[in-house]
Amino acid sequence: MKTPAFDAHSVRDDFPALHQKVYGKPLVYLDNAATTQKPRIVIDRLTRYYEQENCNIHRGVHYLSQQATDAFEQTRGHVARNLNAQAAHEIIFTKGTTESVNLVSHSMGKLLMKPGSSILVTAMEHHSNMVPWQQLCRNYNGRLLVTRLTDTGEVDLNHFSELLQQRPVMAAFTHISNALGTVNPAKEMTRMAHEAGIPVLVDGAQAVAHMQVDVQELDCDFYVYSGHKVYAPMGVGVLYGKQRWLEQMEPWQFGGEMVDQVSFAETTFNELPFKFEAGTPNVGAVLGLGAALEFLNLQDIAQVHAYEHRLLDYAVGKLSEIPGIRFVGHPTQRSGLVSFLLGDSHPYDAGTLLDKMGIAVRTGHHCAQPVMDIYGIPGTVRASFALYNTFEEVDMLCDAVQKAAKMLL
Ligand code: C6P
Repeated sequence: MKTPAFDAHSVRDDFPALHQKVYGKPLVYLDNAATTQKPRIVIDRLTRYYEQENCNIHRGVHYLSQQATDAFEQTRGHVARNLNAQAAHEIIFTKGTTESVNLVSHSMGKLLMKPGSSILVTAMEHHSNMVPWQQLCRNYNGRLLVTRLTDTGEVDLNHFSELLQQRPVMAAFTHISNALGTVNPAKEMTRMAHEAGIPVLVDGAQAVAHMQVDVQELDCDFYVYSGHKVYAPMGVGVLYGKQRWLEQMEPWQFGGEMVDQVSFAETTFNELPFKFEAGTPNVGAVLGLGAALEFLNLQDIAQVHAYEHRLLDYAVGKLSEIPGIRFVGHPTQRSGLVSFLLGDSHPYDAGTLLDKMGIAVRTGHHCAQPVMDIYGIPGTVRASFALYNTFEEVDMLCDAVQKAAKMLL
């Protein structure tokens, strides 16, 4: 039987926040790389948890505590299956991508860094996947090695290969750039790093909503993402780590839940994954992430991704017809977003005009200041898409950009 085509219009009905007006105009929400709106199933899951199931987990024999613990651990299994991790205990719940990277940089740093050691990143990293590594290098009088970008805004793989020869102790790079939309060849880069004996962290913050990630296929050692960028609540993130690393790494925060035996003389630590989850987690948000994965499971995900590609191609094609527009980044493999400027005007000016027309885009450096420095610009206007955006919305974006261009140029 032929699968019916993915219908963004009907999916929109599940997202209450999309059906509002701003300044009397229908909201066109194109800031999905910052955070996605939430489907009813996720909102309802949070409500149900707080109305009926609210309880701390792993701590009580009573009914509610067991219910909440079961639901929490089921979600861990769900996240593991979604990423094709080998085991559920390879999934650590964190606050978000930022906390996941900090955890890995702290604990892998303790394991691998020696005075003078270096870490390899790329020039397109979000601050969250750069500053933690930079600070780690500083602490060890080491060096942050930064892979150059090509003119099109892609990672220069020859330079990446050259820098690997300098034997960094880790490589960390983004799967998709939040500033340029570039999809990096994460599998190939991981293979290159592994050939040089170097473990890899992939920042999947912008990827998980737009592609089916398989950590075993990528073979990366760590993969991190934030729930709120995949239709889940804020306050929950994921760290996938290969068991052999997680076992060797020291905990990074200490407190309840992550311990086994505690006395004033000595403390022993809990097993995986709990040794990395100190204190009470954001149970509601984790259950919300489970609901978001359920929501995605209800879609034909291949169709969703194909639809998102068509939508993005349409947006890039139509925007390129607007006189005075300058794209920032021309990657061959692009996903989720497009960054641009209107002539030499400041991105905030265009962003403010678009806002008044009901179009929500992000303007600024997108927490990727080094990328902006490379291009010698203060920031960009960024339109980023989700499965509920429509071709009509792209038309509205383009009309609004055209009007803004007429006013600014
Ligand atoms: N980028 C954006 O508008 P947190 O804040 O921890 O959920 O995610 C951090 C992060 C890490 N890596 C990448 C590639 C990201 O895009 C982000 C978040 C948002 O582009 C907020 S700056």
